[in-house]
Amino acid sequence: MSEVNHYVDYRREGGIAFLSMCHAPVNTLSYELRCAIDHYLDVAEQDQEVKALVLRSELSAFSAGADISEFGTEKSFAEPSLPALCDRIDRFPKWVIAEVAGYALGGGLELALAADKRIATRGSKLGLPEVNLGILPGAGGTQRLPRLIAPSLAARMMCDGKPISSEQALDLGLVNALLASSEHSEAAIHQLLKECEAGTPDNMFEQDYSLSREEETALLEYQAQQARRWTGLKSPQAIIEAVQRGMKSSLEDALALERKLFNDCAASPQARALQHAFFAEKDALKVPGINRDDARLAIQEVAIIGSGLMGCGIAINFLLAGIPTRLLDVNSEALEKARAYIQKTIESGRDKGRISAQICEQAMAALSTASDYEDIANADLVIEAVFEDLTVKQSVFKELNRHCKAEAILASNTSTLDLNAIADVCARPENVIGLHFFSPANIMKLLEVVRTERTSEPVLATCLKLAKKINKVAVTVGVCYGFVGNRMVAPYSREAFRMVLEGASPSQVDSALREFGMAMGPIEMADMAGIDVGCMAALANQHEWQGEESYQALQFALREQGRLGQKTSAGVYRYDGGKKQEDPEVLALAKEIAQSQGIEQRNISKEEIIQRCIFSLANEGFRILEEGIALRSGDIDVIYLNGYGFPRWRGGPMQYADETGLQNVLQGLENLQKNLGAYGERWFAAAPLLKELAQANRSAKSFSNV
Ligand code: 3H9
Repeated sequence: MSEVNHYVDYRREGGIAFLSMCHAPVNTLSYELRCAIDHYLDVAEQDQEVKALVLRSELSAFSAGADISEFGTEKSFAEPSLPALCDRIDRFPKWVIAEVAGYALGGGLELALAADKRIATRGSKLGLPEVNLGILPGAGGTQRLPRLIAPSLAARMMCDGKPISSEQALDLGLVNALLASSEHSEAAIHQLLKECEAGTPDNMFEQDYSLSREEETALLEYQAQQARRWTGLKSPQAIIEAVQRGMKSSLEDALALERKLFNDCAASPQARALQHAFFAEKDALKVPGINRDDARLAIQEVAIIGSGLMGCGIAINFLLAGIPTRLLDVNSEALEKARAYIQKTIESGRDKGRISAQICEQAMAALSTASDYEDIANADLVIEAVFEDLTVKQSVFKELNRHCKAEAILASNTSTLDLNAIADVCARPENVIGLHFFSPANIMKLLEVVRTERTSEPVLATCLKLAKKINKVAVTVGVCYGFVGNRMVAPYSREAFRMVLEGASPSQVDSALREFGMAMGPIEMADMAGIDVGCMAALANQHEWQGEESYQALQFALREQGRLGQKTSAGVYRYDGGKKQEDPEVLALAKEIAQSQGIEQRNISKEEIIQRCIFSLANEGFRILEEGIALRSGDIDVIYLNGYGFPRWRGGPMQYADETGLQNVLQGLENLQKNLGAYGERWFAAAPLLKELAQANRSAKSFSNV
């Protein structure tokens, strides 16, 4: 007997019913799939011949859990709800075995946890990643997992949100048997059922559990260790509470507690922000007219021009992905240094257990160097990472045009320059694209993919596909000064430096923004990037930024004194023995500049610091959106989350503006414009798009250039 509906394939073989989920692509437990499972549970329950039921998947994933796009909609609560379905499986009067192959995440794993036994194929991934969405496992996971494995380990798994392998799951006791592949499942199922035959199906509702003193201590110690990392975060704390209190109650009461904690988290701005970030990253890959699967160009060999830190960092990405990469530099000594640096970095990854010895060896074997453009004639992709100067870059592109094969993609890593002007020097501008990596390029996840007016669709599609291969989060942007990320950072950093002239100390500015959640404050970031680099960028963008103008004056004065930031052990801060310290000399210098420019110094509140910096950031974001440089507000958020240390739990600057309310952001900007004199008048004019959306009571998210 076999029955198929859209979502489930059901068949009975002898006494065993097989219920296979087939809701492509990843069996999200949508309302429709839940109904289908529930229906076939009825069928299996009523069929006297059925002694046991196997829950499995027809697809390469077991299940990616609850359908996140249903959250907040009626469907999400509609019966059979996911918690009710899991409870039903737990109480099911016949044996239930979950056969996991591929991903079993969130609600997907919770279904499996409610079964009597679990088997998993090698290479499967099991996890409860709800914490990454600002919620906690809400279909029994916070209670069934700690009843199955050590509660402190269960809590760690849920608070980390990272899936574990099926091999680890076996060691922990989370699965009962491991299969070489799903083809071998029949024998394992029969073996498990044989072991079960003596008893009756397990029902966690009817069993007693407790939390031992050792486990409770381990749980609380873990919570204390993570206190700093979890500052401001709601869901990890809720998970600990759910485990600690839940394990001291009946499953019935524990599930009620889980529900309450889940609802609290789900209604929080953090949950909205994290779920926004999840979908924004997926959407960023969707560029109208571009199908990544149509990427026609195979990238089998990459060349990088320039062997500085950036060039090396970029090369490491390709080497680790197993793509032969050639580093070109006219200076052979620099090439030797670069090779040694790359080797050290890759080997350190191996020593820290991040990559295997085999990958390390393959990566080093894939590296080669060259000092002549003729040696890169066969490269499919060339990325230029030389000094940030238009003339220098144009001369490199002229060489590339001369030596590279016709179909090669010619990419620039420029962070600010006009890519159209770079493409102009090539006879094949349709092959030119920007691939803007962020430093350190082997670590930072972000890749701004800059499309010129003439970049061809296959070139863009190929780069987007490649980004996934080298494990980057790619966002397609248009050409303008600084593209999206660096263009927005300019007003953000302008406010930070201006407030130092107005009387805030650098550490006050940095701490306020760190407290807001930024990974780093804007002033310490400027010291890290180099004060000279900031001045150079300001000069390059002359039409907006004039070196002598108020807020920039401090940076130029520091540069004059040779205080270039961390690299000279002094910038805005002093770095005696590597330790960052506020420097009274810089405070005095700021005061002097303020006096000479007629800026009155005063106390500046934390709220003002955050508002001026973050509202300026978002305001520039609205301009970028309006100009069509970014396709959607979510793309801007993805850039800030992955390249600029914006707190993920705030969802990005545009999501923050939406959450604050665009009318409030507009009002805030108007107040600043009014209250900060001529300076405010000049810099706090709201972007027309922000005004328009706020007045129409719309969100940034509701606007799209797609
Ligand atoms: C939960 O379970 C709550 C419960 O505890 C309690 C409830 C009461 N929902 O990533 P991909 C889409 S919370 C909706 O490109 P991959 C995704 O957007 C859930 N959609 O594939 C994409 O759509 P599109 C906890 C989802 O192979 C398409 O599926 N679970 C969901 O690179 C393909 O995805 C998670 O947090 C979802 N749950 O990676 C797991 N999952 O094509 C989240 C995927 O339109 N998911 N989509 O862009 C993942 O981590 C990855 O998708 C996965 C596959 C690793 C599974």
